[in-house]
Formats: sequence, structure tokens, C-alpha cells
Amino acid sequence: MQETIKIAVQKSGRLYEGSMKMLKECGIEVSNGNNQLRVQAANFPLEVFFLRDDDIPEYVQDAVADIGIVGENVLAESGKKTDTVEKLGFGKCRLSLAVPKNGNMQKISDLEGKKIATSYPSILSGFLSQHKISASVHVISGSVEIAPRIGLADAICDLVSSGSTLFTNELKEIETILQSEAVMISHPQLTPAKKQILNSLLFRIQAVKKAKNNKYVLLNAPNEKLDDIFRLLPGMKSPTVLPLAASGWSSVHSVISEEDFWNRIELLKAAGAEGILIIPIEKMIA
Ligand code: PRT
Ligand code: ZN
Repeated sequence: MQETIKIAVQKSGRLYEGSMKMLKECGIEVSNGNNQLRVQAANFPLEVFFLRDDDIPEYVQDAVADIGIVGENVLAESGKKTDTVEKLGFGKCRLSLAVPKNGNMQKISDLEGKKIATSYPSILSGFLSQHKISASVHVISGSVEIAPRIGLADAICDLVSSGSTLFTNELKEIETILQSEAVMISHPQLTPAKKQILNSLLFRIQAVKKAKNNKYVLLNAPNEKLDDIFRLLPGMKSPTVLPLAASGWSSVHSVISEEDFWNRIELLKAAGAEGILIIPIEKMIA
């Protein structure tokens, strides 16, 4: 029988859609129609287990699943031993300390002797002892943000993404403890056959990630401006240049990165580029 790799993903919640979308963009078909616990992918040697995110690090550590997709926050809190093999670029958030907006606490040393509510006691305790602050940690599993208002705690340590939950609850961040995003984790000792499947999955994931960070650009330019334009277009190797029907003009094709994108387009325009077209890339293989 052909070897299969088992992947643990969140059953429902904030990482579910991102995880399924990533598999789909990698060309892997997984149907989870009947809310099943495990599903075999149709066209890749992958079996998907749908689990609560908190259980994923342990399942991967214990080799119940070979690999998994989980937030770095959950992984750090769990203390389980797995290898992080790829950052996935979704599920981004930060674990922060926050205090009442109108109170007199401003900085982490103001937390000395205070009570802090959190669902992340292990990360928080580590942070406090590293900063030599003694505070009492009160563990609650949900709605941490209401703790100060109901008198349960003086401060909180919770996940933040847009910041609107803190804002609504009249809290302000005073420190970021951890930046987090979804990551692919792996059992440290996979068999060579499983390792090979993981590598081919990672190859696809990297091609998808790279495509998202780059755009295909087409532009027209007078031939005498081409040297200036080439300097602004690093491309994958070097730009493709095709003559236009109008003499003295060329069409230039290249790839530019999302980062610094608008600045570069302005420079291209200033250097004499016209009719600039920007096209998304679906997959990019170096
Ligand atoms: O049922 P299960 O245990 O699987 O799910 P869960 O309820 O424990 O987790 P879930 O689905 O809420 O979150 C899964 C993962 O998504 C987290 O572990 C993080 O890695 C990631 N993530 C990204 C977030 C957020 N952004 C986020 N904003 N997880 C939670 N939040 C919460 C936060 O706790 C706070 O209540 O959203 C609120 C703040 O959001 P803003 O936008 O108002 O700042
Ligand atoms: Zn959870």
C-alpha cells in the first residue's frame, strides 16, 4: 500500500478556512461534507484529521498525526515537542498584555502584585519571571477581555488582531509578548517515505506563498529608456523584452515583489514606462 501522511487541522474556528484554502491552492482536494473526523484527500497521499486546535501539538508530538496546522500561540503554550517546518502567513495575531484604558497602569512593571487573567498561563508566567515581575495569574478559558470590568483581574493577557475587542472593552495594550501566525508542525522523526510526502507538500506551499508575494508586470517603454527600466525590475532572472509593432518601442515583462510595490511602480512611470499592467500570479516555482 502506498504511504500516506496524516495532517491535523482545526475542525472549526479561525484556522479552519485558511487551512483548507491552503490545501486547495496546493491542488489537493479534500471534501469535508459530512462533518467527518477524518478524510482522505482525493489526489494526494494525505489524510486529514479534524481536531480542536489545542489538541494538535500533542497529537503531532505523539505521532497520532504526522504533521499539523496550528497557531504559534497554541504551540508555545502547549510546550509539546514538534518541529516547525513552515510559517503559513494566515491566522496572524499577537499575544498582548492589556490594562484598563483609564487606569494608572502604563508599563509592565506596574503589573507587580496585580492579578492578570489569561488563557495562556504558561507563556504569561514565563514572561513575568523573565521580567522579574510577581503577579498572580488567573486562568480563564474564554471572554478574557471582560475580566477587568467585572473585577476578576486588574489586567489581561490575550490574543489581539484588529484591536477592536480591546477598544470595545476600554482596554489598552501595554506590551506584546508573542507574535503569532499559523504554522505547519511536524513530528520530529518521520519515516523517509512520509518525509518525502511532506517535502512535496512544502514545495507546493512555498510556490503558493511566493506567488502571493509577487505580481507579474507588463509595460511598454521607448527603447532608449530600457536600461533605466531594467534597473528597477529585478525579475526572476532578467526581464523578457519583446518588440512592439510601433518602431522604437518594446514591451517588458517581469515579476515584482508585493513589498515596495507602489514605490517601484512610481519609479517605473517616472523612468518612462507606459501602459503598465499588473497581473496576479497563481503559482511561482523558482
Ligand atoms: O474550538 P477550538 O479549540 O479549535 O478553537 P478556539 O476557540 O480555541 O480557537 P479560535 O478558532 O478562536 O482561534 C484559533 C487560532 O486563531 C488562535 O489560536 C490564533 O492562533 C488564531 N487567531 C488569529 C485568533 C485571532 N486571530 C483572534 N483575534 N484567535 C483568537 N482571536 C480572538 C481573541 O482571543 C479576542 O477574543 O479574537 C478577539 C480579538 O480580536 P480583535 O480583532 O478584536 O483584536
Ligand atoms: Zn482552542
